[in-house]
Amino acid sequence: MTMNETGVRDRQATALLVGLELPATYRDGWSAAESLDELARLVDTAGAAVVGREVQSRPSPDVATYIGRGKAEEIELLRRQLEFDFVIFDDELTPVQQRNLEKIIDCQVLDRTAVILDIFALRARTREAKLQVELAQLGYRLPRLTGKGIELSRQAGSAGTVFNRGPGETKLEVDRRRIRDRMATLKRELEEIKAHRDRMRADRRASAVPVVALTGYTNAGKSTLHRALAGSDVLAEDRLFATLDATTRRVEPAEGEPYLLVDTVGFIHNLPHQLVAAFRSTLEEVNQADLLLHVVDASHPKRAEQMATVNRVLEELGAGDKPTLVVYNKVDRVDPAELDHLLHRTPGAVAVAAALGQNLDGLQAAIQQALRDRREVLEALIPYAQSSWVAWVHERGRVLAEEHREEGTYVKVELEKSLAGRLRSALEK
Ligand SMILES: Nc1nc2c(ncn2[C@@H]2O[C@H](COP(=O)(O)OP(=O)(O)OP(=O)(O)O)[C@@H](O)[C@H]2O)c(=O)[nH]1
Ligand SMILES: [Mg+2]
Repeated sequence: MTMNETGVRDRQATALLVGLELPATYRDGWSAAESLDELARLVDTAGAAVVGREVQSRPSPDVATYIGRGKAEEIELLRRQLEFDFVIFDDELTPVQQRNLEKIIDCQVLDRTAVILDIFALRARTREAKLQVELAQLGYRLPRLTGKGIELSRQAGSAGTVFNRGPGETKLEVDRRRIRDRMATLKRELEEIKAHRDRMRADRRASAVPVVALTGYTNAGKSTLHRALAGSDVLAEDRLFATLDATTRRVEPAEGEPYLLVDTVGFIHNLPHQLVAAFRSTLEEVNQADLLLHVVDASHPKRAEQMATVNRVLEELGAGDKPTLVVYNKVDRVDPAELDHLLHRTPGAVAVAAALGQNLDGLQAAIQQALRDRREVLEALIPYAQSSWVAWVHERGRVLAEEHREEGTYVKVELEKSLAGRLRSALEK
């Protein structure tokens, strides 16, 4: 993270993590401690050392200070002993909460969203990812500009600046206007990139090669599986958000039809909405796919909650009812009896160990089956007056039989179900 910008600090930045233990209804299945475990990994990924954790129980978050004034004062006392650089809250703080907390606790107060944005900024490689992250960062910062100020000179395009607040007063109004202008520019540039992507996607569609997208919680093993199936060299790492860009490779399985396999960005619970919005066009890859592989780290204690999170984000993206194959990964770390139980509960799921190349054949077979299931065999008589559909059928489907009859061309064709529907209604007219 930018905390360790060379020359600025000679030691690793340190952070205290703070979470709230709320009644179950607030907490989509995660306890405060479990969620803090995840935050600790995020903070570690961002490059800071965690020096402690504090959990406060409350019936609901405090509007003014999130954890309550008393607890905030306790943390300030703790800071005087431990001298950490940051206090990081395991939730998105409102701008007011953040300001109030910084008045009580004499160090930088950050939240989970800021950490995730920071990691995204560090990880972004392509131009599109960089623009998307910057847009999300500015959207996060805009309502949080205070008299304390953020150094704008470091902002434009520089990586990982959420943690990096400059000293001194800045002219707030000027800053706000500059941020808004910059956001407008970013949106325009992203629109251009999106138009280009859409054109590429349209070409891909026309080629009729099905698209299979890897989706799932961060660190589930999507990239490892991409490497194993497609022989790609995408980065796979024991880190959160190793992947930010969609990478597509063609897979030619030993049996069955070739397909395009897309590796995508992972999800996490409480994924900042600015990021979902900013990454919409990258996430569109998932929306445009013919089949989703929902990769699950079967060895993770919170796998059920992780699956629920992924399903929620997919719904938000409008991909909730896509044909989906659940892939339980890392089964080398799962007790066989437990795995049996898991597979029993999720009919159609496939168990693999991507890193060990275990059961990839089984997965390939399941992918082929799922791809076939999207298709149907249709018999149609295409009148000569509508003969352009004969060429269409050859282009989009697999023609199994064809015969020129008196009334028109008879075809027996295997087609994607939606395309079969289009042909049927065209011929009915
Ligand atoms: N034990 C075990 N580890 C695995 C397996 N598959 C992947 N891993 C490890 O899990 C970690 C995460 O793998 P990635 O492939 O980077 O995960 P990802 O889903 O692409 O993660 P993000 O890109 O961060 O969303 C890496 O350290 C992998 O080596 C597996 O089958 N067994
Ligand atoms: Mg990845």
